[in-house]
Amino acid sequence: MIDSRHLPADKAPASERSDTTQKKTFCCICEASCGLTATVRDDRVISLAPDPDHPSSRGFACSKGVQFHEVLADPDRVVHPMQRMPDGSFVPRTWDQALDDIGARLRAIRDRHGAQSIGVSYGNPVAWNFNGSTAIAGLAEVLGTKHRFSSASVDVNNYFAAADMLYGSTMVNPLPDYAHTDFALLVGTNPVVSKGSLVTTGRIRDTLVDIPRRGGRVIVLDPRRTETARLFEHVPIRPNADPWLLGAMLRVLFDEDLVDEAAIARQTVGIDGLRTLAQSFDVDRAARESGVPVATIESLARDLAAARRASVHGRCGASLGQFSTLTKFLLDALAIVTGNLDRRGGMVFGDPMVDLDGIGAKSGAFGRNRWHTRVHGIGEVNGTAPLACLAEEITTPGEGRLRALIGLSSNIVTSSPGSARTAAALDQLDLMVWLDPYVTETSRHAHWILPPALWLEREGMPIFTQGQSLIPNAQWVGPVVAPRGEARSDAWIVDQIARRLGILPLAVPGGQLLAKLGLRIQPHTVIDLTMRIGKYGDWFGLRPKGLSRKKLMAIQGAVKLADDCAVGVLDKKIFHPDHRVHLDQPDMKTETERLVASTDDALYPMRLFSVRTLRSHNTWLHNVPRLMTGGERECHAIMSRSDAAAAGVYDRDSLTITSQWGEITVPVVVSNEVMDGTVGLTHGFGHAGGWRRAVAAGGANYNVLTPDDPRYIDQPSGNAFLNGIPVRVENASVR
Ligand SMILES: Nc1nc2c(c(=O)[nH]1)N[C@H]1C(S)=C(S)[C@@H](COP(=O)(O)OP(=O)(O)OC[C@H]3O[C@@H](n4cnc5c(=O)[nH]c(N)nc54)[C@H](O)[C@@H]3O)O[C@H]1N2
Ligand SMILES: Nc1nc2c(c(=O)[nH]1)N[C@H]1C(S)=C(S)[C@@H](COP(=O)(O)OP(=O)(O)OC[C@H]3O[C@@H](n4cnc5c(=O)[nH]c(N)nc54)[C@H](O)[C@@H]3O)O[C@H]1N2
Ligand code: SF4
Ligand SMILES: [Mo]
Repeated sequence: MIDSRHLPADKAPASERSDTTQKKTFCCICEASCGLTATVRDDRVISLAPDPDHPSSRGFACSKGVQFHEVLADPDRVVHPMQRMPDGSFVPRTWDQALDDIGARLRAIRDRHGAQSIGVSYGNPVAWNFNGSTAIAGLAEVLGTKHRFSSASVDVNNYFAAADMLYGSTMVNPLPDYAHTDFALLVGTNPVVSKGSLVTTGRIRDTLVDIPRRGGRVIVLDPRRTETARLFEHVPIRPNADPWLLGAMLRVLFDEDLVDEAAIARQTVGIDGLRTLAQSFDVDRAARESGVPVATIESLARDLAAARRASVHGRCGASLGQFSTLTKFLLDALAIVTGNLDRRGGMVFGDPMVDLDGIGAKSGAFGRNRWHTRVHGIGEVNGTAPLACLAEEITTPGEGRLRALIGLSSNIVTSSPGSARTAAALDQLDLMVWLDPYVTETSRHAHWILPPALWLEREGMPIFTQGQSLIPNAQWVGPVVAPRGEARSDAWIVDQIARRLGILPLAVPGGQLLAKLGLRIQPHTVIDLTMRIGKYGDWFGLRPKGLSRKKLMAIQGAVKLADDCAVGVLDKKIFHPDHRVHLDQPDMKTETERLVASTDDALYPMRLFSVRTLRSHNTWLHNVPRLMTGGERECHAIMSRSDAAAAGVYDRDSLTITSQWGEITVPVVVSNEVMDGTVGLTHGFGHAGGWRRAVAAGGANYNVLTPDDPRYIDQPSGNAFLNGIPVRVENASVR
């Protein structure tokens, strides 16, 4: 080993040169939100390393987080406002040219067709971009448009709808207390790869591995023997059949008197309604539908009830089926009736640095079904319409037709259902403006692409994940470096567009009036204020140890607020007036009747489900050279040996997959890691546009196969139907 003290200055490790500085920050790619230390020279990030002092991630970061400076420096990155020419090429323009043209066109559309014809779409990265997300949501709210689309409707709307029913607010999210549980039921989640979703804990793999080490059990219900399933007990389940299995488990609990009557009496109302609902699930049929034997269903129910402390958590596998609100309702019901809600080692509630969810619940900012979409009448969730309705809102004539769309960190052509129709619909817009660091398969349809500053280049606070962290902590960081080229923060760009419409993109009382007087309130001011007068706030100096934005920005690193989430907090976390869980839900009865009436389509006998890979993130990060090495990076389908033999395909053959909604051809991997009758498929591929390496990666877009027809989505929440799609498969070369 070389001692760097003996090297000439320019050979010393970068972190030790006098012209380099180190800044603490956190990763804004996935929900783990790992702490990072950036080494900066000449206002450029030259390396990123895990922060050993971060209370949650404790020195862990994955390859995506530590490579992110490559995205900042990517030669394909859009760093100027770009205007699309008639031949489809893009030319750089100045900010004034871009904003003046956009402003004039938006004003003309608003004058002619009303503000209702202007819409917005925001995607997954807004979860770490509180300024940008507040601005784009604020713009839609102030315009008063129903055309507000978000990735929540291809992800978590089912959580919101089930929480609204059970707990009285869409934003209540009981978390599996992994550090203390004896029994963890993981349904359709692969945290070893995803690093956890709707629950944030650093080092999630280690945390889960500790459960069996201390004598507990982890059971993974998944059609694929995933990276997580391999470490624990795996129960294969047919995609889109979870409500069958969960409903049957609930029935066994009631039939065998295994429920916790005392907890039910203390915490809930409506148990009789739930008991009746459970009787709708025939255990034998549940076994046939789910592929899980009756004996396994029974022992899962009995073991869950017998466990001292049990947690039940489902994610994308349990959120993107056709009955996803019912699925989430049943997941929570299982934990509740076994007495595991608000209990150490069971399901606990987050303890955020700023309780935006609580404030939103009390103020009525969150909710659902307060209005319905124009064409198909699907109920809104938290003020947003489902992405599955986007194309029809653009193409269906009539008052309120969507004519101008402003997008922010949203690659809907690849990430949303019915991709081909979405892409075609976008070309019918009078104006499309997209804020994205790349010319993607979505942004390439835009009249204007505007260059956003990326997370190391802007202020950051983990607005979404701070509320779901199992180790409550606080962090608020300034930009690590200045934005590259002409890039500007998303919030700045949205504000500039709003100025040209004469509005402030923030729905706060008095905000519009103050803006007219020249004072534009910023999102960070509102959030800082909320934090300062909240549980952990400094009360403007009255609590010297309390938090403020300024104080946290000076600290940079994260501050631990507690070792664990508190228990015994049900009164504060349930927003029904009686502070009890409401178990009797007529909508769930309707959904169960729909489920029971559903039948298989003999034309499409297989079920398709999504696969995520370690070094990818949804539809992006495919342009980073060091994340694109190795076979894992390829778009591929996975089929079992017997299904492959029946279809006449061999490993690496080209497989054509056909659904009722579309058809694609991809390479196939033959492996018994997936159960018979199912096809796994990587999602997020099939790129087009200006990100050259991503385009070169080839493959095909999963969502060509999924329905943008609102009749096929989850009815209570509008969540998309992406997992368990009925398909048929053939060897592409012999068709
Ligand atoms: N490396 C990486 N990490 C990511 C992402 C990424 O793309 N790559 N994406 C991020 C995002 S946006 C999210 S929301 C989270 C998601 O976090 P997770 O939900 O933990 O991740 P997924 O890989 O989608 O896991 C879903 C699992 O459900 C299984 N499955 C599919 N259909 C069904 C079904 O019908 N029933 C059951 N029981 N299981 C089913 C799949 O095989 C898969 O293993 O991950 C985040 N983290
Ligand atoms: N078949 C199938 N489809 C799925 C899923 C699945 O499991 N299967 N998962 C679904 C889920 S859970 C999710 S969350 C969605 C995700 O889908 P989207 O919400 O579309 O998000 P991403 O695919 O992550 O794309 C992010 C886009 O934002 C850009 N971007 C990154 N950072 C910034 C920034 O700071 N500012 C701006 N303006 N742009 C930025 C990127 O270049 C990229 O184009 O996909 C869903 N689609
Ligand atoms: S696990 Fe997620 S948050 Fe942590 S470094 Fe990787 S991408 Fe970033
Ligand atoms: Mo997601």
